[in-house]
Amino acid sequence: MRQTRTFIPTTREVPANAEATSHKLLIKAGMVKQVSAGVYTYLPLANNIIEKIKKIIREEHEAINSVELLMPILQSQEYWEESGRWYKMGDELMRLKDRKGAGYALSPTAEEIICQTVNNMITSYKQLPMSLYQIQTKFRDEVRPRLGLLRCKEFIMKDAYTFHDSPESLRETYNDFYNAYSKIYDRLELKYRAVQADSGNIGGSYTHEFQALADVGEDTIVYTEESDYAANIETAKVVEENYTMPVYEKKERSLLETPAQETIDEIAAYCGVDVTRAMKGLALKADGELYLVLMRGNDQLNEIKFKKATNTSEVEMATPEEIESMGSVVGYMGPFDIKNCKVIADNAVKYMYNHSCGANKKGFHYINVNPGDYEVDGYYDLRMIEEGDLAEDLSGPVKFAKGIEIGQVFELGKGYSESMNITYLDANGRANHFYMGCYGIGVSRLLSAIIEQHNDDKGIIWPKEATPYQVHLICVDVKKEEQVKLSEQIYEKLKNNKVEVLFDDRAERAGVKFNDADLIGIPVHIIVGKKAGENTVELKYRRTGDKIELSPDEILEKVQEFYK
Ligand code: 9G3
Repeated sequence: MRQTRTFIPTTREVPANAEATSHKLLIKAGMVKQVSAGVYTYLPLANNIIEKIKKIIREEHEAINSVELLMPILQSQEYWEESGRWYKMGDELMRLKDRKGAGYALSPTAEEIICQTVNNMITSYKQLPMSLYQIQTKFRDEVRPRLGLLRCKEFIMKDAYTFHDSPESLRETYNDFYNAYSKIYDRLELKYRAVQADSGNIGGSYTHEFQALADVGEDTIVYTEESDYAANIETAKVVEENYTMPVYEKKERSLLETPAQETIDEIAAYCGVDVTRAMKGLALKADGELYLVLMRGNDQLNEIKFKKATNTSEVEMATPEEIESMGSVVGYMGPFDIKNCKVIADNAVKYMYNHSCGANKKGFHYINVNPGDYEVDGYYDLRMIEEGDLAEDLSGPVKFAKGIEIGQVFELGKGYSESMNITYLDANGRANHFYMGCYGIGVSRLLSAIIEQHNDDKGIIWPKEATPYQVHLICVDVKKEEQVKLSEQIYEKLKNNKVEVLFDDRAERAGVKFNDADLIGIPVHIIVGKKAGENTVELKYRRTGDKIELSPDEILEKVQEFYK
């Protein structure tokens, strides 16, 4: 492709709101144009890269017998009502009406529509397992679109759905997808981790997220150096092996006036204990019921764990009036003489001794409280994990890293097939609901994730299989006849040998051309300059900056060697 004929509007002007490196580079390199908030045009270079990514995805799906189809973006309200998600999803779901007033969603995902698609079409168990995928535009009405392609309202997602007659078949296919995703990300030269995750609102049980490691990432990954354990911070378990009970001398519980102490640190200091021995009590209302949650003063409640422990879904802070109805008062909550609520405690609380806690009375705490002095309805893992905590697999202390979610695999089970009532006939001719799995890759988001990991101060450096072109051929001075002639010859030869070439044939200054080439980030540059008359050109590797002089005859071999 001739640069004079294509459309690569490189620029130095980056909008002030472009925080992420990848966002800045996508704009600078003329790859995307924001058309409205969170909505982008993929300009020719980005479109090329997306096609490369799609090619890898297609090859790896073919290898696991997953078949491509294309479902509509316009999804009838009827099916979203059947699954129960039309009312559940809230404002993130883009909704519209046709002229007759019929409701639609703009596809944020396609569980409902794949079910409608296969309904009465996969009739026999003999057709199972069935694995279908699409690469399609998706819509989610993000409150605050940001970070370029990382969080936008319209994006490209590969979504796959599989159908099974047994949980074993589902698990086998799940593992195929897990491995296929690993291959796809390996081919894209991404540093990533497959982490245990929460199935969120889709009711699945077994799921992993694929997280590309990057500081701009919005997710926190918990991992250890000692094993391949990795989890999302939202679900990372805190094991009881973290705690030990020392030999201690039990002291007599007593009431202590604490009139001016407000923060947990102030209270701990005043009560003469370390903050790990200052109990805090949180009053929550979950699904209409009140809870007192007991924790160590330094720990943070993990809401997802709380919901799991209490089997609830809507959680909010209790109001001062509700706290009063529990026989307590804001800032002084504790386990003694509490009423009208359930009392649950984090596992760490079992190991607190001679500790302080609120006395349910304004201006008072108890000190020297010990296990057995009060009752709780249950102990659970309720707190957020912290760096240095022992990992769930006991292999070592956990570390935190930031990640960009680039994929997720789910075992859905029968949730959707039951709510949408889609069945197949088993060997006995009986109708059964399918076991289902679903699997997603954020295709447009991958562009940003790759750039986050593959850049330097000059610009982007594309991985071999994601580069928009394999060679950037630069004619340094298009006013010099011998340079033009030689460049044209090289261009033709490379093209004839199926090498993808971007040919900078523009009448720009050499500096502009070199800077643009470094910015765009094609891995191999061929520079036709002053030595063209001597039949000598330069080959530059973008990543290392290494340059070699060579004769035009040697180019093809060098390029093929690099890409083999
Ligand atoms: C919605 C809206 C946002 C959503 C969903 C539905 C996330 C929703 C989860 C998934 C699950 C899998 C198939 C590919 C792999 C991931 N955000 N999810 O279901 F209506 Cl507005 O999308 N789907």
